[in-house]
Amino acid sequence: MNSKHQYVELNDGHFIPRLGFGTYKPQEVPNSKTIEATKIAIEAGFRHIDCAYAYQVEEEVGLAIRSKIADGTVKREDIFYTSKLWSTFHRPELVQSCLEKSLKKLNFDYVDLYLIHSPMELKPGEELFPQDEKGKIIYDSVDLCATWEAMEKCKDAGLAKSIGVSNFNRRQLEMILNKPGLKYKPVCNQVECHVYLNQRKLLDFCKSKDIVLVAYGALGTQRYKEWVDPSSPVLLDDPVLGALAKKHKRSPALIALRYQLQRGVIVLAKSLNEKRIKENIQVFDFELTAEDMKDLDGLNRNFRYVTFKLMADHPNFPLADEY
Ligand code: NAP
Ligand code: WDW
Repeated sequence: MNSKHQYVELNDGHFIPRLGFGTYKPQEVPNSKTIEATKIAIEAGFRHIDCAYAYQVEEEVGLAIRSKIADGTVKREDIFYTSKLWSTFHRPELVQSCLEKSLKKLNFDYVDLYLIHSPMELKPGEELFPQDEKGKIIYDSVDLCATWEAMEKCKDAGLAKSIGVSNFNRRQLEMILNKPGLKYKPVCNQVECHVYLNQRKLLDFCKSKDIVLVAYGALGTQRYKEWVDPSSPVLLDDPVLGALAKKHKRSPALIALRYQLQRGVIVLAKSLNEKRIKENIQVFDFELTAEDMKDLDGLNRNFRYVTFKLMADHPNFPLADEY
């Protein structure tokens, strides 16, 4: 095994690579880009790939992974693949069907990690975002603990090696952890996390429960027009990241990724660009000092790029609590 592939043990005994490749992209970018980029990522040394039913690129990601298996670069067991239960499938009787749809698109017989994508369940049906005549997103009402029990069944059926959550706040995590008869704890909580929103409190809570925090938007997000305010600050233009990049002869992106690894966070990095994909794997080749880490901690301003403001009135809106 190569030194690039650093792993963390999850609370169920499986191992997750500390750096993951992000695969979300806006609709207007052609899906063929995802096939090419995912192959390049595996060639460059990425072994953890983060995707989701809702990203609508699981066919392409599956094709890329299977092609890298076919040419002998990796074996299936060398790849850590994450998918996510979409919000319109929270009813317990629908949970396994969403995972089976993903597996069929991927042509896999299991995923390594299956996450509840968000605590905000939506009305079941064909649409990813069901809307009423006024364009308002239609919610559903499902007990998160009932959804969790259906996730546990997916693990027992061998369709997911590990199960976890995403976009949950502390109270929502505690609801699962305190569920009577809990069979499996979530192994992770995947949330927005970067130097402007370092999630110190949520991270400490997760660490105390042996749950790993997985960071998305660690490079400042793709600033997707549907989700992110265009006037928000550009993370990679931050002068402190710039100064540390100069000091270590690396890029601001690598400083932002390395920061997460050194504080025990699993970090995702999305890129569709060959040069930047290959650059991001260099995160294992250098080290920040304690003082560098302190300077980076000082950048926190509790600034969120993805605010889910269209769903702020959802009963399970996670961002109403402090953390
Ligand atoms: P990100 O990882 O924060 O990356 C943002 C942008 O940084 C990319 O568009 C990329 O553009 C650029 N970039 C990458 N490497 C770079 C480098 N070395 N130098 C300069 N720029 C660089 O983006 P994200 O997609 O928002 O988040 C990562 C992943 O997290 C997603 O793809 C998805 O898998 C996951 N995610 C999950 C949720 C959830 O609700 N659970 C929400 C958001 C995201 P180029 O492609 O042009 O390089
Ligand atoms: C909850 C959580 C929708 C969409 C979404 C709801 C969600 C995502 C940026 C990257 C998601 C924002 C990809 C959209 C209701 N998460 N993406 O993963």
